[in-house]
Amino acid sequence: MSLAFDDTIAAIATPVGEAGLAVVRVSGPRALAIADAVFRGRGALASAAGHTLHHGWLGAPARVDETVAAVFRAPASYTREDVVEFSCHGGRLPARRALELLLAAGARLARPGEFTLRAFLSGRLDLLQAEAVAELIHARSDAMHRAALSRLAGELSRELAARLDEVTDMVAEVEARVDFAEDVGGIEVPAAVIARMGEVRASLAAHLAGAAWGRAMREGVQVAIAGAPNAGKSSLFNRLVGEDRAIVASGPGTTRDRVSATVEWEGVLFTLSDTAGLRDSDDEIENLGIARARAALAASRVVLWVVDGAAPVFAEAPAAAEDRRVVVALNKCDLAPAAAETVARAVAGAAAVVRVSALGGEGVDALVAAIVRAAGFEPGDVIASERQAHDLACACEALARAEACGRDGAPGEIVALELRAAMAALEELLGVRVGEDVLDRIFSRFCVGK
Ligand SMILES: Nc1nc2c(ncn2[C@@H]2O[C@H](COP(=O)(O)OP(=O)(O)OP(=O)(O)O)[C@@H](O)[C@H]2O)c(=O)[nH]1
Ligand SMILES: [Mg+2]
Repeated sequence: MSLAFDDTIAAIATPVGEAGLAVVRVSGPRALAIADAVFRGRGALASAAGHTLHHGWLGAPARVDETVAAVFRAPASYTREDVVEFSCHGGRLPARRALELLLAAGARLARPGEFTLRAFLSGRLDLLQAEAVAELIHARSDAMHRAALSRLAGELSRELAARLDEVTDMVAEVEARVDFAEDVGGIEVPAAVIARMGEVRASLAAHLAGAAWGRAMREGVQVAIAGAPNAGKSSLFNRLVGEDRAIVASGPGTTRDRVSATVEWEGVLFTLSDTAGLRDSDDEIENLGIARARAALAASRVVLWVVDGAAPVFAEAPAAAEDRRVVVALNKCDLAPAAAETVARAVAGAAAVVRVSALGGEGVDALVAAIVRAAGFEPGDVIASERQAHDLACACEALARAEACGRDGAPGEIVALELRAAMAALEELLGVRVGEDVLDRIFSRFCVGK
């Protein structure tokens, strides 16, 4: 990807297909001249003020569409360059023809994300905000939407920039001591500076804790529905997704294939998987299903362990682990109450035990609430991309090394080196200093026209 932007780019910014409107964008030093070459209105766009709208026609002599042109003048535009946005009629052809005209008039077809890349390179957005643009476009749940907006507004950026300033100050302080060792009295790093490293590291680490959540939110929190055969797993799955997706039958061993569906609860996506009942079986196909069930269990953040409360089978629930919680559904509560022993067995290690009836629907709301709680989402969490998590982790590790070296009385040069590594990681995170390959990876995820 070339980082020079002396050329003028154009692209269709809206999805292909029939719609009310389609928007074609042009940005760059020749945006107004190129737009004028294809636009016939009451006056030239090149003489129009910024933030003005102009009715006219695209194409001459053959018209391709009636349009409204929005003029944005540098630097008051998305890219900080001159920008013209043509609102065309929706549909496959008007916008495509308009784009062809613009390309013929000298614009270059924009690459994915190139408008936002220009916004980043011109300093209008930092890298976290640029990534938030893509996240906003791809957001599939309320929680992702809110998190992307908060990052676009620059809340995380401001905080991380403040941390970067602190690290930069520490580098200056430590290096000054090294440079003027005699004047300042030794090259050991003062305890106060080492303590500050710990504070900065802790605040960065707090964001890192939200990174696992970010992953879960982007991909949907995996919930495996598992338990003994005939416990009512498929019935409960159907009840939770509100649709008859999985086959229910009175005999054990009904489900073999893993059946998945995604639901949104409290603004978070959950991917539920109904799985084969766990038991020793001689049936080859059932055993393949059981293997899939075990794989689903291992890969899930939450396990919904279904127990037939009326006819308990003493299958051991999977152990809860730090990154995996078990919610027990004591099903068939419309029948005889569960034996105390079943409850006791089911409870060990579980985040919650909820009595439900997949058949009648009793307790299902409480079960959903328990699953959401077990997933452990805290609305205040800042959700990071994999790239952000990586850079944050690098910064934390470098700070931890700097701290350790400082405590061990290592020479100031060594401590400064580690602090500089932390600085570099934070600079990459914010895009203050970032390689072309990183930018390439980030912006190739964008749509053309964004
Ligand atoms: N009374 C009552 N019956 C239920 C309830 N939930 C499920 N059943 C019945 O229990 C039987 C087994 O239900 P399934 O949902 O197929 O159970 P499963 O756990 O998916 O079974 P496998 O796929 O064979 O492991 C069916 O006859 C259901 O109608 C419930 O809450 N109350
Ligand atoms: Mg089933």
